[in-house]
Amino acid sequence: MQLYTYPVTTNALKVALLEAYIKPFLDLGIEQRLIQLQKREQSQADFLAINPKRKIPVLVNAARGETVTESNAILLYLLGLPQVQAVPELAKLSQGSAVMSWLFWQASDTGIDRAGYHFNRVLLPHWGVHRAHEPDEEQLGKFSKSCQVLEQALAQNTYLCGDDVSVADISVAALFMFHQEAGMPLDNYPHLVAWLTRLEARSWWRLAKDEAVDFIGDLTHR
Ligand SMILES: N[C@@H](CCC(=O)N[C@@H](CS)C(=O)NCC(=O)O)C(=O)O
Repeated sequence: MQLYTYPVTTNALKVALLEAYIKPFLDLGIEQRLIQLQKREQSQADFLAINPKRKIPVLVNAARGETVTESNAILLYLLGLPQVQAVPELAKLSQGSAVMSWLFWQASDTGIDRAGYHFNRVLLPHWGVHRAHEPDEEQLGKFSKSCQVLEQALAQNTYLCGDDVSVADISVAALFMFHQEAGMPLDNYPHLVAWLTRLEARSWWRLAKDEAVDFIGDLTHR
């Protein structure tokens, strides 16, 4: 399988986190194909032939003649593979009705990403673009509403869907992976921060983050 990606964007980080989670159990043989967003490679004809939506991530499983776009669909596709379903520790990541609800919430909720912390304070500086960034009042209001939804859920549960990590945590928490570096204002959300701290302690989270940080480091030299 080939994963077309740019490893430090929030949607790409979701897939990187799941790959890191799966890695100790299975080698899925995913080859990374870098799409250089800062060079607009997502708009070139060869990539458009794979994804006319001009977006990464995209997963191509040539053996099955399948191309999957949309990050949350890629997460579910990987978890649905027979070899993944055969491992109980992996199969349980997508079990339960609440998982779907959170994945759809994540895909339709724009509050966290659109506030622009990750894009402006993590990604752009590594493209050599340094600009002061403060979300406007509307963006900040939406960011707060999204965080409140998570805070309320995480006051009741250790993870979004209960006592165990699920793919919903992977999808939603990817947006916060660089919350400290980006200075996201999370002081009013102690349960949300405690959840992130729990995730940050997991080996698969650290692996995915280290890879993203390495990539950012590399990028500064290009
Ligand atoms: N709904 C899509 C969004 C994908 C998306 O916005 N990808 C961004 C990077 S995170 C991208 O490729 N941007 C390039 C562009 O818009 O030109 C998903 O969940 O995968």
